[in-house]
Amino acid sequence: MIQDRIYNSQMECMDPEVRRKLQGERLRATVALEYANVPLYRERMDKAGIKPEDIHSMDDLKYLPFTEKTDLRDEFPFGLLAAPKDQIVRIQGSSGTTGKPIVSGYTENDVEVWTEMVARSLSAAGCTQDDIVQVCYGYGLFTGGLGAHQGASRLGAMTVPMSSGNTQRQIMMMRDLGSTILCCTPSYATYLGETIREMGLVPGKDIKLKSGVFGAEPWSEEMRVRIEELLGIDAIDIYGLTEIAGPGVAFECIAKHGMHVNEDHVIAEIIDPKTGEQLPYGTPGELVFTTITKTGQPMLRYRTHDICTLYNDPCPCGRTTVRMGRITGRTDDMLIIRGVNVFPSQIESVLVGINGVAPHYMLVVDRVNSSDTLEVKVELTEEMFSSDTVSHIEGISRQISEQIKSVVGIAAKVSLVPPKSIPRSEGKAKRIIDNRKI
Ligand code: DLL
Repeated sequence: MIQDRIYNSQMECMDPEVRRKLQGERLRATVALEYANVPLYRERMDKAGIKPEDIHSMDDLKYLPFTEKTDLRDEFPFGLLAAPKDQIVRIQGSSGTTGKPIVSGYTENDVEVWTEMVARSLSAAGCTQDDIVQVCYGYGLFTGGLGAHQGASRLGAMTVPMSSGNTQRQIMMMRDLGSTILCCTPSYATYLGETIREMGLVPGKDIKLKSGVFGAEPWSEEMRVRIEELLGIDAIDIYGLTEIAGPGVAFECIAKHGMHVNEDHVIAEIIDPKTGEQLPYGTPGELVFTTITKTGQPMLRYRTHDICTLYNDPCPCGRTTVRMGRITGRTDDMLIIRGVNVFPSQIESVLVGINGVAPHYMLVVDRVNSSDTLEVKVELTEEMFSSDTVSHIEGISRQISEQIKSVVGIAAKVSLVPPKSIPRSEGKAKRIIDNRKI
């Protein structure tokens, strides 16, 4: 079994009452910073009749306005910065609801806060300077690669920046270097495990992994058991999102009993997604985060649209932070396909710009060989369907594929279907069939 090492016991094991006071102080400072520097927050607070002086403690959090992903889109790229642009040292991003990514600007302080959060997460998965950490999250705007990299480097581990893809090469490096900790999405971990087995390699002998830190997409206890068996490791969950920091916002310890929220840096709330009211610990609802130490693009009450439950009962590891259970769903229609956030509206925006197809489509998501697949079924117009120019139709298909790849960032199989063959709905159109069992 791996050894859980608490990286920052002063913060992670703090008396919850003392921490709540600290959170209140940090919240006050963040609200003042937002009000002074971000017009959107100032307008919203003025409209709600709240001044920064009205926020005294954590009890006042509920009076603050929410932030939505659409706010990041509308204020793209720099409208939500609370710091001067010359203080921003990093931009990270993820997909928004349209073709444009949503981005977040990080000051040096914010990179430091994030690094600390990931270091805590990897430390809980047993990482020390003796480890070799293979990072197969994508490096780039996506926070997975650089996030895991910074945390592993902070712990002094030998960090291997493989980025995603090229499975044979991943396995070769894993074997030759003797990687001990794997960082990737849980679906890719399964695929790596299956491929390792198919190649006849034996975990424990040819493969030296002891733990894996997996996140960026929903997974289940069944999947954990499968990954642990395939790779002979402890599989640890890690959660995060670009808007708040990246991976490390919350992480599991070896008790595998919910993810500890890094509460000295972020405040987690669960709200009723319909009324916006705060819900007590133990009740499922929508997860909302407020950052309290960021200075570049801090967020007040950011609605993640992730559904989960928060728990505050004691954890055997000694950390005193609240824990979040697995993400059980979303309140919006965002899909996570191979770790990439995909909104049906992005696909729609591609389809409306293409001649010869009607705006009737269906997204079919499946999992084949532990990897997600996306098929986009779209109806041809009557004119296109009756003109038997096969090459023209193939051209349309290719054009759609290419644009989906460039807008959404993933490959999709495009199937052009006859007019009126996609079922019409009388109410809200059903555009997604998700056959994955996670
Ligand atoms: O996925 C950051 C990340 C990278 C987390 C690597 C963990 C590991 P985004 O691309 O902004 O950031 O996507 C954030 O992914 O709102 C959840 O819906 C989902 N998600 C992230 N981690 C988990 C997890 C990164 N452990 C969105 N379980 C979030 C379930 C997760 N869903």
